[in-house]
Amino acid sequence: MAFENILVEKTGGVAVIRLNRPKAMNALNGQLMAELAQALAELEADDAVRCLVITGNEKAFAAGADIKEMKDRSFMDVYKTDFITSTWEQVTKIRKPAIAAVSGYALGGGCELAMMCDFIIAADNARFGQPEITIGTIPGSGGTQRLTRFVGKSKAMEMCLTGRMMDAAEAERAGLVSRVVPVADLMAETMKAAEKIASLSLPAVMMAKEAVNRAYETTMAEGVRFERRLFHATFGTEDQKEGMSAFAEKRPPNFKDR
Ligand code: DAK
Repeated sequence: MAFENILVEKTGGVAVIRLNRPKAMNALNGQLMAELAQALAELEADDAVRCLVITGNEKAFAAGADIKEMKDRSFMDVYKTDFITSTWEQVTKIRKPAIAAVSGYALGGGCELAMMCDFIIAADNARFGQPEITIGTIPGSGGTQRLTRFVGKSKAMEMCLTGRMMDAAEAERAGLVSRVVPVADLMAETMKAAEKIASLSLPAVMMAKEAVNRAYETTMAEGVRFERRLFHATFGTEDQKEGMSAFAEKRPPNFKDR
């Protein structure tokens, strides 16, 4: 599939997906989301890729679902076709790590897409929001659920009920983003994190991701039991033997993803 709305670039073990509808503030239309889902599936299957980055441009990560595309759809249109659900959920299904590098607006579906990634690194000009209420609807891709888990009820309610945007500093204070960097350094800092992850044992990275994600799906006791099983499982890998031997022998590890 030739992509028209995204750019995909692979550097070492890192694949960068850039949302690329700059004239429309990277509004997420059906074609873009289908391309994103296709790219994610291909990169997930590509053994050379060990970490993904999703980003936009300096002005916008994405200003939400494409309002002009969806404005005239009826209930029956969106219900019967399960409007964009299948493609949106692809981001949450990938097992490799995915970082959102957010500069500028991350609104509506854009904020939801960033939250579906494993963590968010924000530029100091980033602005997050769920403004759907201001156009007569509500978040449709997990915004009311994920935002509430990240920032708590009060801030999530205020943002979903008024459409107020959060700037990068507030997003960091509230725990929505892992850290804030100067806009000029966003990609370099994100690539550093992605390259670090790509240098590690992929099965261990995938297990860590699975275990953290389980925290959102279950009780503490079940989550800790799940973590313990995966922790024990790492002792069945060659990479755990290599990582710990390398530490004891004061040399860098040579992970083989086995
Ligand atoms: N859709 C379509 N076009 C958009 C857009 C959007 N979300 N956001 C911006 N654009 C377009 C503008 O219409 C304008 O196009 P032209 O007039 O040049 O043709 C161009 O991008 C530049 O935008 P502005 O001229 O407005 O630029 P400003 O700097 O003045 O303002 C802004 C930037 C981001 C503050 C503003 O554009 C804005 O408020 N945009 C709308 C933000 C918004 O309301 N977003 C939420 C959309 S609703 C679902 C999953 C997800 C969703 C729904 C269902 N399922 C899985 C079922 C999500 C829904 C949403 O995201």
